[in-house]
Amino acid sequence: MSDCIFCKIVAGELPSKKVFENEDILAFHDIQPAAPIHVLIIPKKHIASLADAQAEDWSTIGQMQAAAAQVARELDVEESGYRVITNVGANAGQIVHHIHYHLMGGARLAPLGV
Ligand code: IU
Repeated sequence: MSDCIFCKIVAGELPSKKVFENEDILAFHDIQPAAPIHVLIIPKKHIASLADAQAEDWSTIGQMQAAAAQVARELDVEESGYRVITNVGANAGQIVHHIHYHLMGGARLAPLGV
């Protein structure tokens, strides 16, 4: 999508601090980290959110989870624990409408809630 920030990052038109990349997936440090480790894992294909995923997207979304586990291991938060979440829609706080997992760790995280 031409006006999508994350598609521009995938295309190399905007910079990012990459931590993982393969044919389908990219992971990079969040520009406004909410935890000592805060990485975004995205598909290279534009999918707006989990709610917009089609049948053919589930293997890519599975790859995002596998990438999250690998990045957590490589950034050394596997043992201390980490959180992987995706926001869907305005009430959940989704700002960028290109599906992404937030991987957060490196500190004790606040409980989820309103
Ligand atoms: P959200 O789930 O859509 O609210 O998360 C979007 C995240 O993308 C948020 O944590 C931003 O700090 C982050 N981000 C980024 O890393 N680089 C960018 O250019 C933009 C947002 I725009």
